[in-house]
Amino acid sequence: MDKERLQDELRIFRDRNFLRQKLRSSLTVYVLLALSYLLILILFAVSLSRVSVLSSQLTKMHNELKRNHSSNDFKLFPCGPEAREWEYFSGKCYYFSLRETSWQRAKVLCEEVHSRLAIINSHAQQNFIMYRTRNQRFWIGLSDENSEGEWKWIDGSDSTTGFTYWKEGEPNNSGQNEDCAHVWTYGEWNDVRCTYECYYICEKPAPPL
Ligand code: MFU
Ligand code: CA
Repeated sequence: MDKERLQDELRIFRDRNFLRQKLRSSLTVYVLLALSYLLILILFAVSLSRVSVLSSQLTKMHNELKRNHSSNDFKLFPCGPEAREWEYFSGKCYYFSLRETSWQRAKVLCEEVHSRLAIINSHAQQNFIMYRTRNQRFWIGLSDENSEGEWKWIDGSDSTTGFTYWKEGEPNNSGQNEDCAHVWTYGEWNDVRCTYECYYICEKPAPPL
């Protein structure tokens, strides 16, 4: 009789203990879950605030741009009132460098500002450039470095069929070493060694109005 009671009690005790342990382990799981939910919530809130800051900045920039486009400044400076070093002529923007460098380096420098060395294919454009260069030497996007005597514009187009403005007696490939062209006195073209250092002209399409 006594032994049976003792066994009963022992069983109850074991059961209780088991239950307590189970409860404790599930509690840990719940706490962990709650913590991760909290973490996710915090991350979400943080990213939401970041996004809202970004979007407000974007609208501000957009408004500023709209204002620029509608203002008179943009009519006066079609290449952008904030980029006055780019000069507008006939649908294009031109940059006349303030530094002298080789033809190759000039080519890279134009590309770095999303433009290319100037291609001249009309008398009007030649006039604009020669007025602007005032007898100083400026690289243009013309060379025969790939095949001697075959002068090509930087966009791959042939220069012999279209407009040309070579100085009398040029290109003369002096010293068999003149593969790049610049504008010289009176804006006339001359071939010179590509490592020669002079100013350069970059061109790019004007932004839409
Ligand atoms: C040489 C050449 C030039 C130019 C001039 C008329 O300089 O290097 O490219 O052809 O003659 C003295
Ligand atoms: Ca020459």
